[in-house]
Amino acid sequence: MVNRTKRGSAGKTATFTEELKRRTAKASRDHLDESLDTMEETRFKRKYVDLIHKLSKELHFTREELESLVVIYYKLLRANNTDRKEITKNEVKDILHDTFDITDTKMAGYIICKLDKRPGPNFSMENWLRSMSLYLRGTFDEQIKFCFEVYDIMSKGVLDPRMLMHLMSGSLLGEHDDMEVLKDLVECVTKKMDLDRDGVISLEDFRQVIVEEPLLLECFGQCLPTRLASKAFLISFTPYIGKL
Ligand SMILES: [Ca+2]
Repeated sequence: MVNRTKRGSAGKTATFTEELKRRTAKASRDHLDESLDTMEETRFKRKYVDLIHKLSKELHFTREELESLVVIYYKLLRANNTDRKEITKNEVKDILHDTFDITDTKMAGYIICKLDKRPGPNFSMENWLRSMSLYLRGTFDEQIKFCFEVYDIMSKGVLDPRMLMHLMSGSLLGEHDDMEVLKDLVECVTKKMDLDRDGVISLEDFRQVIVEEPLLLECFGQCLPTRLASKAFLISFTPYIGKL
């Protein structure tokens, strides 16, 4: 386990953790008294006691793991600005890229909009914890629902061929998409996934197809971290290595 953290995605997580340490060390130097950080960290955790209690019953984390994720959020918050109350969507987008191997910036934008649906640039603590639960320990059904939600860019409740054209352009065929090829591809996918033949792909259509063929889960673009990346991030804070 330890050796794995030196390679690939795990290495990126190590880099991320080191960067966090570097930034928090700088923040504590700025405060002169390093113990102040620990006190602030404890105060910060206390602030979220009720939220942690509520989410420990709902999400796939123990209270201890949620506390660790609260501290990671705190360190991100402190890394850039001591006064602000929330981290930003752009910072989470960087984490998607650097830590979770989601390198398609177009998809990362759609993902962020669904992980924190509030307008504005901020990303809340609650959404951070919910996102990590989905990304690190999400069930297959949660993953199916999330991918569908991300692909449903306009929140219409269904995926139509026009939307699929938009999703698949650029990511599958490169920058110079051949529109005819793309159109054929979308027709082919719609034919396969539109089980009740109403011209659009509903969540139920999507779910039935994915249960049959799990490899199609992210067929319209990557929405979830690679398995290796999510395990590597989990290892960085959970005491329950055996439950990975
Ligand atoms: Ca349908």
